[in-house]
Amino acid sequence: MFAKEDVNYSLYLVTDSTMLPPGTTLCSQVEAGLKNGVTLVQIREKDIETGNFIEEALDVQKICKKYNVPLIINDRIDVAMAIDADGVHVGQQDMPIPMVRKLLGPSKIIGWSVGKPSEVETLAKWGPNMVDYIGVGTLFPTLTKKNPKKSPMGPQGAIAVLDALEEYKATWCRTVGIGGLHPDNIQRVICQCVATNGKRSLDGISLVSDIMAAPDACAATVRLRGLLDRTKYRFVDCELNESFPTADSIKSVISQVSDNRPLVQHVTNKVHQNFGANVTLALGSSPIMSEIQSEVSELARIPNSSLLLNTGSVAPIEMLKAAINAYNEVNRPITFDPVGYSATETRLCLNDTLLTYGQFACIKGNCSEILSLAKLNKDKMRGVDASSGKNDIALLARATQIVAFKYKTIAVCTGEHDFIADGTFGGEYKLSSGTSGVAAEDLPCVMIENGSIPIMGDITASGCSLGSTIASFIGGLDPTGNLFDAVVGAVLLYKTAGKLASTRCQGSGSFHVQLIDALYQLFHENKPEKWSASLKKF
Ligand code: 3NM
Ligand code: MG
Repeated sequence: MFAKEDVNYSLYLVTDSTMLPPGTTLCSQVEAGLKNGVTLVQIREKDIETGNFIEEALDVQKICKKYNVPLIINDRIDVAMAIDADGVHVGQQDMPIPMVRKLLGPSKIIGWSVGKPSEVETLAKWGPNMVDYIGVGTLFPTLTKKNPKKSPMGPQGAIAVLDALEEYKATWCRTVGIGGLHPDNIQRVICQCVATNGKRSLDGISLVSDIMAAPDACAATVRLRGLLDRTKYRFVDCELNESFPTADSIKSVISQVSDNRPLVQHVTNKVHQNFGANVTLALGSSPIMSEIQSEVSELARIPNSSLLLNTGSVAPIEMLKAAINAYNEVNRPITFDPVGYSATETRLCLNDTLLTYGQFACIKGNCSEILSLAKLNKDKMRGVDASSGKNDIALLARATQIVAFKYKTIAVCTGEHDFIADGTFGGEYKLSSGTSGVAAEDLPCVMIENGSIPIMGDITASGCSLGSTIASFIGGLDPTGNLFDAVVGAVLLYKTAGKLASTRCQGSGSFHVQLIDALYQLFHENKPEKWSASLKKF
């Protein structure tokens, strides 16, 4: 018998006897898992006679006892009772939780599949004696669930569930993420899925195919266990430690970019392509405007490669997904510019989908894009006095910090003032304890002031080309260079160049040309101590 509070949810294996590779059995796969770090087992059989289910459950129970790991039965409360299993797991359409609890008694573990905050409200109302843990999903597309009733929620959906657990004070309820979890996304999921108050993260991950369908289930489990225990997610080949940028640190970023000549792959809108390529060249970097799916892996592997993904007009979704995967796989940085995020339902859906595919080094948007990404929508904004610039500044800084926190990225919000917040936490992640109480509003955040440059709005692609500048700076970093310094340096340079160009131009046509000249000049001079744009710790 297990004390419920001692159950380790970190690596939760759910069985499926329909996907066993040749030469393995259900029991051999489960034992391979248990031997190598599985901490909880659920038998899930959707299509089996009761007698066979009991027989199988008894076999698995023997192995679980040997490794001192609890056994949970999916859906079949009768089977769980018959074999005296340690608990059951039920879905939203299965037997109501209060009835399950009545049948099983207080000491058994009860798990519930949860996909949205309203379900959390329900379990919170029931109190601590009903649901012990929830399976939060479906996180990513999966072929394992034969009749999926839910569409994938992505890490942001899981964050909404964790936020609801905090909001309704369901402190007793443990959580595991489920659905399409594999080695390529597990660190990102644990790292990103933290309640916005920083007080809790997922207690574990639950999966089926990555172990059950593995030809070598031992090796598969060892790999998973390693990712769970590593606690450091190095998703870019540079330093993520917090630092406050200085003229010297930015000077150093520029020399690195200048020495390393990063290759900046642009997947961007048509209006931006030519100007973005020229901006990139002005910064001593090489642009490539490729949207060819079959070459993304090769491009990502070129030293100092960097990807700018701008969704103003879009390449085929499979190409975008392949590009994100390719750069993430080799720890090369991706800058994401969600153009017109939430302006239409289509753009909202497209950008949200892309955001679920990978880990971004930087997410850059204008005020309305960042406010929408932070879910500080218009209803919430109505309470803010628009005429008071001070209040706006506080709101924008807050939105930037929320985006940085939720996506564990460096978030940039552009406008008359620019805000940059670092939510990378040095790439560190932990199960259960979130970010140890460090919340979104505690993140390092800087504001860049340079007065407004209205003529910026009179040329095309000026915002998009800040994306090119950021992508170039972070791509050009040495492995010892600092990501936050690079992003802040890029914004400072761009704003200074904009101001300088606006004083030299005669209209929007020559502004275009002057902006490239100014970027070229400031980059090659490399004297950040003289730049007009200034930095304030927020
Ligand atoms: N429940 P795999 S997703 C059993 O969303 C199950 O509640 C889900 O399988 C839910 O790890 C899922 O192979 C299948 O993707 C997970
Ligand atoms: Mg069920």
